[in-house]
Amino acid sequence: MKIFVLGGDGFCGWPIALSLSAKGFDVWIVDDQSRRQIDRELGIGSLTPIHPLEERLKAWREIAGRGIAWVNIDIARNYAAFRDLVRLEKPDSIIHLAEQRSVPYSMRSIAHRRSTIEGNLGATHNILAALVECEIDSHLIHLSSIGIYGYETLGYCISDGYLSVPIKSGCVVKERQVLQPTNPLSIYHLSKAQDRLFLDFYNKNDGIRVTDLLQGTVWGTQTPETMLDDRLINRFDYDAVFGTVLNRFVLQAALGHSLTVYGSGEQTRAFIHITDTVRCIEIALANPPTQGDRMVVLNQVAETQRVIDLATMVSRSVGAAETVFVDNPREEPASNELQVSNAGLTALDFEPKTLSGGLLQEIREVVQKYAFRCDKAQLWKTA
Ligand code: USQ
Repeated sequence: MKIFVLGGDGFCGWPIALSLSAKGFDVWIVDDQSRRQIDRELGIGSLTPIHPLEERLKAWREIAGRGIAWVNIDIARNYAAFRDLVRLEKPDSIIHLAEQRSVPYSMRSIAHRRSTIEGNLGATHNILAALVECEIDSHLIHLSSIGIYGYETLGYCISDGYLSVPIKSGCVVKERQVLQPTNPLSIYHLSKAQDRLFLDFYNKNDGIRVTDLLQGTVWGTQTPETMLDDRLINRFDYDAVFGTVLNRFVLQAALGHSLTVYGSGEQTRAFIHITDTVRCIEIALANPPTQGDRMVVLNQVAETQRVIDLATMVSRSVGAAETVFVDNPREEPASNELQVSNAGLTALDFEPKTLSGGLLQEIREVVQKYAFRCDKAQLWKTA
């Protein structure tokens, strides 16, 4: 079975590509290296040393005895090259992670807003158009964000994708299944909310088989395959633009730095460990919709936590780091409650790993090993 991993050089894409290759799939990475370019643009970098993609792939060939192909295409801006690749290789499934994924990056300037929209929406639409033009019945798995629903307290649990809504017309009440309403608070989340309209349209209009996975904030670094060799190590971002909150807190604590809690810390977010990201994508792959099915939407989250509780947890397990409440650089509600159901994935055998499960140890080890590479100025910066 041939699988394209679009964005396969990134934080989620790389471990997914390795895991699928280890399981015997014919994996093709399509990646234009734009994430590495953003590091250069912002003067930031992964705590872990990320080897050039050619070296990563060579290491994997040596270790696994099996290759992963790599094609360098900017999918959003080079439609013809991507379409021709699809036509030639006829992938059975496409995992689409070829999008700019940082909330703060998308809000830095008008230029960053525009590049996020052009890149993310351009890529998603070109993939869908290529499948139609080439008349190829691939299963498209798209990685989205649970943040498309916004962060106001809803007062109900967010189910997987659809809502049954009673609509009153005169004295008659009709039930209608609708996609959950979105309420994006950043250009990044707006792009993911718009992606969903594209996916829904192409599913209904052109019969494209689609799974949209709404993921929470990812923590952790390593997966069984990325641990096999230093050259395969995954990214560990800790700067204020790409570093996610828990990884930042663990590194801050390990280096005796105060934990930078934004605002009140009463923001509640959904979380998932990187190994669960890989597991959920594989579950989606193994459970494709059949032709004619409506778009499948699944919440890819393990648990919800308040930011302040994460800070307390990290202080306890890594060391008694002080917590500082800094002015929140984000446009987000100061406090919210969030309930998210992961019933769709757990029904398909997803067993979520939670923060209480000891996985913080994995991050601590990575942090201790590579702390000497840390650019400490990035720890207290907030944007
Ligand atoms: N935060 C702090 N201190 C920090 C960094 C962050 O208090 O030093 C807070 C933020 O204000 C926010 C929360 O932690 O309330 C999460 O921020 P984050 O930077 O860890 O994650 P976020 O910006 O929400 O985005 C990440 C990924 C994105 C993914 C999203 C899922 O970068 O790609 O879609 O998580 S979700 O959070 O569900 O929208």
